[in-house]
Amino acid sequence: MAVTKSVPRLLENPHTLCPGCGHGIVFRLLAEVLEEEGYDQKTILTLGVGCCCNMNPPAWKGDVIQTAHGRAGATATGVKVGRPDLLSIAYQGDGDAYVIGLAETLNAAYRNEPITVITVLNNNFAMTGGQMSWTTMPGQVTVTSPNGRDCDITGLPIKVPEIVASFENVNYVARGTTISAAEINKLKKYIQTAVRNQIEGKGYSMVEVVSPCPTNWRKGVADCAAWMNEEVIPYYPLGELKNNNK
Ligand SMILES: Cc1ncc(C[n+]2csc(CCOP(=O)(O)OP(=O)(O)O)c2C)c(N)n1
Ligand code: SF4
Ligand SMILES: [Mg+2]
Repeated sequence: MAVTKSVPRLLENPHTLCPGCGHGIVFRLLAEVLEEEGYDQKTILTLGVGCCCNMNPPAWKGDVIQTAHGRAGATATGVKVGRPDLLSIAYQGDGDAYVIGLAETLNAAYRNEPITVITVLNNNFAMTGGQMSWTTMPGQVTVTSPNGRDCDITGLPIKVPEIVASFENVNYVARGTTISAAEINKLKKYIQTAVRNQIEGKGYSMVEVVSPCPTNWRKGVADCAAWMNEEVIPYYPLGELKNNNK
């Protein structure tokens, strides 16, 4: 028997993300969690600059602040100070949160701001056409690394959740992926935990999502999943990196 699930209220309008993009799954999970927790109309979503901007209203039928590039950690902090009764959730790409906005991301975590941060790691600056970012894999071809990323020159891909997890006060850090139904179910639990932590006033939470970008990787969906399994996920291991609730 087919099981159908109605579309969450926050996602009733069409969006403009590419087919096969991981962002769509992450937004779906976030919308489901917020509705299930009774907070879908009591949340301010702070969007970084990147392909997540495809979900600016009307695509996301909730309150959104579009930040300047990289500043979502600071903006989400301000939202929570001004409206502690609402959920403040930052949603950012890897380039936004880990490159241009690294200082804001680390400082918000270091201060243990009571916010929830979701970062989507797709190994490139996708919105601007697929440039190399600090999470681009060794040897990965992008428009700015046409011979493959040379880590002797550029350094190795950064692991921001591991840095954030090292801050004593931070409550929760997890890394999931959209690669399969089983992993999507786990990812939903991570997002749910991160959202509940904020509802319960437990401090800073971060969920990173290893996510495909078929358009800029120039791969079909199946090839994206295969490459993620072979290269990206072994470097960026999945699971809860830190859970102070346990
Ligand atoms: C100050 C500033 N610098 C550069 C840009 C150009 N820019 C827009 S989106 C983007 C990259 C976004 O990449 P990421 O955060 O990884 O998100 P994705 O699109 O990959 O999901 C860049 C460099 C900008 N908008 N503002
Ligand atoms: S360019 Fe990549 S990250 Fe952006 S919407 Fe398309 S598939 Fe998603
Ligand atoms: Mg990116």
